[in-house]
Amino acid sequence: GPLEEMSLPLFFGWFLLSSVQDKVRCTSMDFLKTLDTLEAFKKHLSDFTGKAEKEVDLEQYFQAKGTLHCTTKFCDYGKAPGAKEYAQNTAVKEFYGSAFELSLSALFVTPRTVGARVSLTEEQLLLWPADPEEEAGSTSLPRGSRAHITLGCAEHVEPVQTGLDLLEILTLQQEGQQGEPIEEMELGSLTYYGEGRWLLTLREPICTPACFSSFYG
Ligand code: 2AM
Repeated sequence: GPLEEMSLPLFFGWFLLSSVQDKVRCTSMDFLKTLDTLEAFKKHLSDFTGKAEKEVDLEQYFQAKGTLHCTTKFCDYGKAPGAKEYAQNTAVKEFYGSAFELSLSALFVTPRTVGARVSLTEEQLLLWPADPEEEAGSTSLPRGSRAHITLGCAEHVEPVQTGLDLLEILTLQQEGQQGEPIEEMELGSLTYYGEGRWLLTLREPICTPACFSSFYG
């Protein structure tokens, strides 16, 4: 019945502590601000605007919503496949409410989303769902490749898109596409993968404390 369905959350995930949320948001804003001014970015501006030579303010282009988190399992209150099994998983029950340290290894921007790639440890992978659909049909990327934090979405874009955008970039890399190296920035190296896909591989990963929990909404 409906009550049973409500007993499962909208999603499980790691929730960043509020003090580091601001730091991560600032880092992402700084990156967008810098990206905006690069000649290489301006050259490919039509990826974002659909027209050549129109201005775009990336900080306005993306809207940020809610607490920063890295979704492990989208349960949709029990309606998503595998939701119940995930909630009953030993590791999920054992680590519920525990603190973790997440490592953010890259930032990425597409015309749809901006996000941070999260590189999971072996222990953190215990909390990653087993269902094959989570890698969204992509070939043979390692488990947990989709792990990310949504930092912002363009208008009318749902956050679920961020993970798909990340998988798209990782699939290109895996297929041997090196992308176009653009430049060394203060934060790391910037690469362009075509069709408005930008990846900033961080020189120093950002380590951030996060609590494994769930969101009911
Ligand atoms: P996100 O993890 O990319 O940010 C609530 O909607 C949260 O669950 C969001 O954080 C969202 O995306 C994630 N989410 C929504 N639908 C999803 C799906 N089908 N698969 C995985 N995550 C999803």
